[in-house]
Amino acid sequence: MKIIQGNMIGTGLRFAIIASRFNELITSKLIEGAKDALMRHDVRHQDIDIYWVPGAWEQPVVAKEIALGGKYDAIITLGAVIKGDTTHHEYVAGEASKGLALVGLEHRIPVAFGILTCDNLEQALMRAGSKAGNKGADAALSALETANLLKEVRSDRGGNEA
Ligand code: INI
Repeated sequence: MKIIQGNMIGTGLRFAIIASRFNELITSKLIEGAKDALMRHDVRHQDIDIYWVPGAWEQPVVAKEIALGGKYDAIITLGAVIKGDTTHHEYVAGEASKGLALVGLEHRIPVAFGILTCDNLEQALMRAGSKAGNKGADAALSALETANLLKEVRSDRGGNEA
């Protein structure tokens, strides 16, 4: 029996963080969590780039362009969609998650989903470095593990061809 998994060693890996300005109070805390998690796993500061977008809705198109560039081992998307008085947030969160999943599949790159979807600001704050941890750090570690796992899967089948 062979077990294939991604290690948590970040040496030499490059990451793109896409961060939403909408709910920036939350996003900035998620960024700190993500950067800290990556650097604790030996990712170099200069190997992390941050792309700011207006909101979650804009994340997929920017992720796609970044993926096309081929410069990074993984993309980490960070932000918060918080329920409002209308159903607007449902469209924003739904399309962002669908679009980002598609980018990962089409471009064969890990796209970690670190966009919180919450009922209120308190829930978001809990997940941005307080009681419920830091989902930015969680997303970053998922990206790191999956990037290394994809390397293993590709080398196991003898190359990177389609
Ligand atoms: N964008 C977010 O990132 N979070 C939200 O909670 C949000 N809500 O609720 O409206 C939001 N809307 C803006 C959206 O992402 C776009 O930037 C905007 O619609 C312009 O395209």
